Amino acid sequence: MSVDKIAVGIGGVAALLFIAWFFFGKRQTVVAVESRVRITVDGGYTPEAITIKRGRTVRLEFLRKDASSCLEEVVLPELGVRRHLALNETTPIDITADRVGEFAFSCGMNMYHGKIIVVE
Ligand SMILES: [Cu+2]
Repeated sequence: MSVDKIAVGIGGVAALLFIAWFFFGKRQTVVAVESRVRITVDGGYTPEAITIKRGRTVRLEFLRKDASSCLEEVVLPELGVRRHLALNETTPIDITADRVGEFAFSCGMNMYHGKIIVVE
């Protein structure tokens, strides 16, 4: 086998790995929450998706580690929440969802996103 063919072979494998990573690697992690969850705010939200039970009050503890003003506020429009997050502190927000569905949350400028999936 010539050097070119080996190079093409390696390139092909690298391309396949890239495609696999691109389509499957970015799948978001969904965390099932019973009563409370810490959400780390640092270049986005971790975890960025949680599931909660309908009618159950859940405490979201936003720990803001990101100094950028972009992430200083968190907004949950459908739940009527807009809160300032103090840097390097945990801000608890209690939420109760009375219907099944998806509730988005974001930074104050709607640039970083997360979601709360309400299940029965
Ligand atoms: Cu922002």
